[in-house]
Amino acid sequence: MRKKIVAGNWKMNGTQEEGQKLTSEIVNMVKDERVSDVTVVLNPPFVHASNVKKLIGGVDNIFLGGQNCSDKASGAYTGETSASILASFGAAYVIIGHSERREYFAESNEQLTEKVKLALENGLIPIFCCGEPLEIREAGTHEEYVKDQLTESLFGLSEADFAKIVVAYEPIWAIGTGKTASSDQAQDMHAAIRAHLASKYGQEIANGTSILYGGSCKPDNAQEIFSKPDVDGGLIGGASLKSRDFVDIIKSF
Ligand code: 3PY
Repeated sequence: MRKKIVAGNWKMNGTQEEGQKLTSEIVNMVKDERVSDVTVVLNPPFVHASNVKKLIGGVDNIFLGGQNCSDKASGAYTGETSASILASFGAAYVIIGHSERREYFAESNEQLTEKVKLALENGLIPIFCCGEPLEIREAGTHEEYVKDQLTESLFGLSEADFAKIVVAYEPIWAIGTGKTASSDQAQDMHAAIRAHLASKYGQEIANGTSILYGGSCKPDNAQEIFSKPDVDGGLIGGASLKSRDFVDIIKSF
């Protein structure tokens, strides 16, 4: 059985107080409402790591994640955070290749390969993002585009390493735009991704890979999207900053 995962990507939001309040509220709701069958990952800005880790302390199904890690192991890279530093703060997951990183920080597929390798070497589970811009969707070549992203960054991994990866499909035209892919569009792409993974790693590994949907996922559309057979959860942006909305999404399976 594949893991159901809902990961909150806080992006560059939240003061220390806001981050603590948000985390405490999520932890309390998950405990009080007995949500135990979904893996929840909180991906705050790096400086919140210790606070978040402490607050999620006793809850088995809530984990700390990073929003990014460096493609270098350590050294003179001002402003960067390595996979090993993240792991030392108790992170279990790290988002790699979010479209905002690819676009604003010009991250290439080759750099993402290095990040994935370093994450795995340090015991972190990469949540690897892929997704097409609007012009590619309109040209009808979105499946090829996303398959190429996966092939170029991930297909050098061994079977054992690939089996640890979580994939997040985030159509760029649905990020921060209020537009969401329809549940059928999400399902079609997730099925295409799974078939592509199977072509390289075999059906068993592909069937075991959690593929999350991201892009304006909210409480009022999560249930329909999560009901699709190849959608195993969500990578949530704006709605992860509101505890009630985020927990309602977690409860949408
Ligand atoms: C969004 O839903 O806006 C995201 O980018 C999640 O990562």
